[in-house]
Amino acid sequence: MNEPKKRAVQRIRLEPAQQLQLESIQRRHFLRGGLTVGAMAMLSGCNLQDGDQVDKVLWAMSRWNDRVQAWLFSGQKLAPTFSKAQMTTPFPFNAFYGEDDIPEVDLSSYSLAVSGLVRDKAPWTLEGLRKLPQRTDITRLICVEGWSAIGQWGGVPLKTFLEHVGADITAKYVGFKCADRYYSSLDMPTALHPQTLLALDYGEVALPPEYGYPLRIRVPTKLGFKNPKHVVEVFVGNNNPGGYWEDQGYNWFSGI
Ligand SMILES: Nc1nc2c(c(=O)[nH]1)N[C@H]1C(S)=C(S)[C@@H](COP(=O)(O)O)O[C@H]1N2
Ligand SMILES: [Mo]
Repeated sequence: MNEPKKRAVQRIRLEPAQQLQLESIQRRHFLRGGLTVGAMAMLSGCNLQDGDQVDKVLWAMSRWNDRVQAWLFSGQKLAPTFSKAQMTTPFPFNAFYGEDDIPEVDLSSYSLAVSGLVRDKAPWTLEGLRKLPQRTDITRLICVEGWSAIGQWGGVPLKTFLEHVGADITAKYVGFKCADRYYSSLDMPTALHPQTLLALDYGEVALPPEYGYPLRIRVPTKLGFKNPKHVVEVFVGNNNPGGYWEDQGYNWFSGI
């Protein structure tokens, strides 16, 4: 009798979005060997039949990976810096919309709001920010879409700013809201990294609209999408605020 052998691992059909997410999780170096759906079922103790459950497991794994990476990241390792001659000109523009839709921020009414676990929640003007100590670095911005470019950003180290507003630096996250629908967030060690800037300048001049006028976060230890432009609010807290791309399946940590 040819009894069909009972297969140890059942084939599971994933939704296309789940398949993509699984592939992106596998691509991360902690799972470089690849992880079969069967192995995942064993690790997670669920049969992965039900879409909601699959999503939960994938997200839990992604969050776990973030925690391991955050633990490995010293918080002080410097990103490489470059010379003026190595700068990319013109510097590329990128956003989830085209150049025609760059938000127009009115400087006369602009202020940077501060909220969450901070002592002083008064909003900041650009002049106020310019009076704080400044720093300039020529670094590489790397976009997940497959390009990178070297540019010069100047502004206030985010650490200096957080100290000035009396932020609780034992909190886990710093989040950012933008004048477009964009948002993002950083772990506290990255927020306190010496090269993480509230950037006011690109090259020798005030940030032009396409690069995030009047203020962007420049984080050379993170991928491009964790460098929000047109920032209107900074907040400190213990709940992960996610981000525009992060919440669509891009790895939240995305850094070195
Ligand atoms: N407000 C806002 N910030 C944003 C984005 C966006 O769409 N809106 N795109 C991000 C992405 S994906 C990249 S690669 C960089 C691009 O920065 P650049 O235009 O200065 O090259 O901005 C990031 N910050
Ligand atoms: Mo990007």
